[in-house]
Amino acid sequence: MQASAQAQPNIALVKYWGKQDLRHNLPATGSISITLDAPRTHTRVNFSASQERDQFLLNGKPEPAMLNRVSACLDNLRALADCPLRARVESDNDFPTGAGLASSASGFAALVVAGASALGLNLDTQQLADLARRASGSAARSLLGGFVELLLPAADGPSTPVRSLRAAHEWPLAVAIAITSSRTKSVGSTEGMERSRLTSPYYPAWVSSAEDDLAYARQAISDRDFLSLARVSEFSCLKMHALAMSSEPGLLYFNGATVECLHRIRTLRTQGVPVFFTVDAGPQVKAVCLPEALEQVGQALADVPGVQKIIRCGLGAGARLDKE
Ligand code: 2P0
Repeated sequence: MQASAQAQPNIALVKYWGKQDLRHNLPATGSISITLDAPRTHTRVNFSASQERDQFLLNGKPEPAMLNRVSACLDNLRALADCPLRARVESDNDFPTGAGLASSASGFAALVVAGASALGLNLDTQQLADLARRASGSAARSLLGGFVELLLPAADGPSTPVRSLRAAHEWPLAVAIAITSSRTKSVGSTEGMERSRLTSPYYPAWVSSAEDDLAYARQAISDRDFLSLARVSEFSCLKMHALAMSSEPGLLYFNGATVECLHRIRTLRTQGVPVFFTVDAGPQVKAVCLPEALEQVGQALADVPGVQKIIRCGLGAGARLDKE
């Protein structure tokens, strides 16, 4: 009863920040993301009668802080399979965890795919997305590749439908990720977005304006209109951070190098380079560009003081089982 799977992080262009239902982890808005082709999470799940309790190892070391969330996700899988066995979960990330690089997205996407297979469950994408979303909202999007939308639940449909807007090869954008710190973020996304919901005076406007951003981004992706996608992505990103900053106490995920990178990217765009930025709940900057601009964008960000490393990647596939 074992299986292994791999998944990559996704980066939201129209962001999710806030839940309509904390208990069921239901997002308050839809979101649109791109799934990357790297970096990668590999996860092995082994259910066995000799396992007295669930165990979770991240990069070879026990990770007690994440065990409850992993166990809760396994409980949902066990309930579907009517199986009481405990599991050993080994997950390896080839990138910094918990620093705004969507490690929970790739981690839980890989976990549900491997866990469902290990239990012999034959689940479709929507069922897997539901399980992933309950563990981590953004994880449902890493089940699919390319451009992905996580929609709001319909009264009679799956609780969080996920759909592909375009395959990666149909519009192969590139991404340069500027690592400006490898420290774990001080306030995680779950706590941060709940704080924003409860305290930011801007929260109702954030929720009510989301549908316009989603519609604009869908159209830009359908038209492969880079500048329109740049416009709505930077708007959604800065709005999310304005929301975070306007919470009480305020959440400031940027460091100095983050801000310098944003200016550098906007300067490049005014010079005609097809690139835009987005930033998640951490200080790393994701510069999304056309592939022919990747070298120039990567070099420009590497030259910003405080940038420690550049990760270059393209768009990739959704979570999948490893071939035996
Ligand atoms: C996103 N983020 O749309 C947004 C933008 C971070 C900033 O989804 O509470 O780890 O586990 O559902 O999925 C990160 O939040 O949060 C996230 P939970 P998750 O990508």
